[in-house]
Amino acid sequence: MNAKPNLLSGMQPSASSLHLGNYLGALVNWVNMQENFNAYYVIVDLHAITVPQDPAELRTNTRRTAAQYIAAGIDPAKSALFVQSHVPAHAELAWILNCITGFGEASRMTQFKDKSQKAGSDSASVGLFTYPILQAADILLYQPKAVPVGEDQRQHLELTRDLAERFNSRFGKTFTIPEAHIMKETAKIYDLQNPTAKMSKSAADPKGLVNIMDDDTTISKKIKSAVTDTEGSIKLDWENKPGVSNLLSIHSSLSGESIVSLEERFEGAGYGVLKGEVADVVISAIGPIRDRANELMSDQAELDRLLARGAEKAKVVANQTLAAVYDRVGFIKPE
Ligand code: ATP
Ligand code: LTN
Repeated sequence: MNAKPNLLSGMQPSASSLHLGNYLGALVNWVNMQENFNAYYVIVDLHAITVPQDPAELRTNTRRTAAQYIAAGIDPAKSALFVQSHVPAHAELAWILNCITGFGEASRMTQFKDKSQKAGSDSASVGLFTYPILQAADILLYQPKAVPVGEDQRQHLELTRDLAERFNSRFGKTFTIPEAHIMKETAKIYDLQNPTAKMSKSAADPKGLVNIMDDDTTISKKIKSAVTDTEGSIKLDWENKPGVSNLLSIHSSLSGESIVSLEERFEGAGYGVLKGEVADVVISAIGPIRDRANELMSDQAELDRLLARGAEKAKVVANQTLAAVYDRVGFIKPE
């Protein structure tokens, strides 16, 4: 009945707010893609606990993440938005995939190397080591054609494809081989205080990132104190004027006005004028999303119902794939 191809992507509930980079670099694409795909969007709480999490914070951040996605346009009637731990098939398939992954193969994942180095090898968990294998399970359960992710996830997607091909050749065709849909660089947003580094929730200075959940005054203050340069001209020049270029790029991504048109309009104007207008543009784009997310957070029962419905939709497909996998590896069915 539904001829649209499947799509899956995931995000960790690891912060209390998404930032402008997550919004422009990922979420906007997810919202657009739900028109042409049967989309599954999963909030990966099992992945979040690969590093220590405070239980109360994890609970709040899981709901806040869901609320922001819905507020930004993920429509629970069109797409399945759900929490990973609500669909046990994720952990179950991950176990099977663990058993066909080589130790050396898993050891080559650069994200693990980076994160375990930061944590120190004694405090890095085995869960962090097998993180990419759980991610492969997230993906393969839904037989997606496309997986929209950032460049940093390319290696995990390659591993996912290798595992799918290995399983298919050992046990018979079970999984669709997914394509990585690497989201384009143009929407890369930089830190306002340190405009050569990408905007990131792990940034040293919170003033450098605009959060979706920030109030208007905070947004305005952060943009008005953005680092620029002393030259005084408003034009796109990433090498010599990263701060000004970042502001132009944020404006253009949100307002739809071309960079050329912005450069013309701001010719001869001071940075204060540019910052004022960028603040207005950001507030009018982000403000309604924040307000809607807060509204959703104030009715937790309704939010939990939406997530439960998402999980029910997800389980239909996930359980079907898992049943085929269990059968192929030789598990007998319970009576
Ligand atoms: P961390 O600070 O922990 O590295 P992050 O803020 O970079 O986290 P992720 O959770 O790694 O965010 O990424 C979620 C999605 O947002 C990914 O698809 C990623 O490519 C995208 N994204 C993150 N930061 C930016 C940015 N500054 N510009 C554009 N896209 C971004
Ligand atoms: N590792 C991803 C989050 C993630 C994911 C997924 C993305 C977990 N499971 C499945 C795509 C598909 C990240 O850190 N952005």
